[in-house]
Amino acid sequence: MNIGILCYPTYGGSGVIATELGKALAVKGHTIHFISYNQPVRLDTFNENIYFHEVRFNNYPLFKFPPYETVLTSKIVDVVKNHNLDVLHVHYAIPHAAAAAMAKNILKKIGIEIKVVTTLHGTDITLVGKDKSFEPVVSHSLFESDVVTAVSNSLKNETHKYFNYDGKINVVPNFIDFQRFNKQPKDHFKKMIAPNNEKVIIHTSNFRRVKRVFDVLEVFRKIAKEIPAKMLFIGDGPERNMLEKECMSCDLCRDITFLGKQEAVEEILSIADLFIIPSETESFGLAALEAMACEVPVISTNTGGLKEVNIDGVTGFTSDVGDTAKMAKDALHILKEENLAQFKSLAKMHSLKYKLDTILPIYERLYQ
Ligand code: GMT
Repeated sequence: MNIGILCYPTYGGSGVIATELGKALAVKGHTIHFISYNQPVRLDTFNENIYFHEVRFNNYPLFKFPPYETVLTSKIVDVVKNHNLDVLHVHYAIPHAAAAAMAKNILKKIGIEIKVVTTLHGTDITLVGKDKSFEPVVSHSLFESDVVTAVSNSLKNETHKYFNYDGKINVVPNFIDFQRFNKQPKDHFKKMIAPNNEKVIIHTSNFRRVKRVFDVLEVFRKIAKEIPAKMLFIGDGPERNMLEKECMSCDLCRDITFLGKQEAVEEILSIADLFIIPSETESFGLAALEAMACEVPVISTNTGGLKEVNIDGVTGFTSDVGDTAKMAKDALHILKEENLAQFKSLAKMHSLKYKLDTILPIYERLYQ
């Protein structure tokens, strides 16, 4: 099939899922046309079945806000027309689903039919999308889509609750490429980070408010009071500076390292004993799944799709948002020598439910 994929190009989970999906579909012989304002970061390999179409526009002094949706729509029309696309797979509703709906109508008027699959990822519904100023457009775009998918049951329910959309939503969970996400022997690196065999705890995120990174620090403080431990923060975003300052002024400064944005997250996860993700809301929590694939148990909140990914008492523990006391108590339980190996192996086992090879055919069937 000729498939167009609209996505954000950045490190965010939706861009990663969209790009990995496109790459895997290309390997299976489909022709993939990525449409985005930059080359997606994970689009790092050459494949003769993959094309990238950059959305560009010339700014004009009158435009206080660049009309991205308009140029995006024109680009979609152009790509569908010139490359005979069969289906457009749109990741993240705002503004991609709206642009796809408009393009579909334009194309219909010139006798070209294009089917639209919209995948909801999370904040397009739970944070940004809930904003009243987006609601009518998001609801309309969902009705205009031929297929709507959501990455968890929780996100499906939230969509029905907050949007004026009563159509079908297929739950298609996110997936992992296990060729990449696997525990790797990284003894040298482990020795560097934890020279005295301290427990290694990791948090990766985009450091936005919703991630509650200060709760991570609070949990780590409580853990480090009881056992020798090291904390690694991976990623970057709005709250990183403030958190770094707070870490510098606390007595644990030497035990906390900020690694910034990292490409080979799986290598760092391979030396970890525990992953903390205390988000306010999380439609899925791809970062937690990536950790589990590398045999790292998870301490998470029980919001959104997190409890579908992190099974309470099995792959880790879940807590109410902000309950750092329980999170620390659970973390210490996992980190006990007599418990750790079992949590690690159960985390890995559960993550295997989310194999790329299992999820890919589901999307292919939906395209058909
Ligand atoms: O909001 C973000 O954190 C970014 C967003 C994205 O577009 O990548 O993440 C959402 O989609 C991911 C991929 O499906 C999910 O794993 C994340 O849980 C979800 N983020 C939130 O719901 C906060």
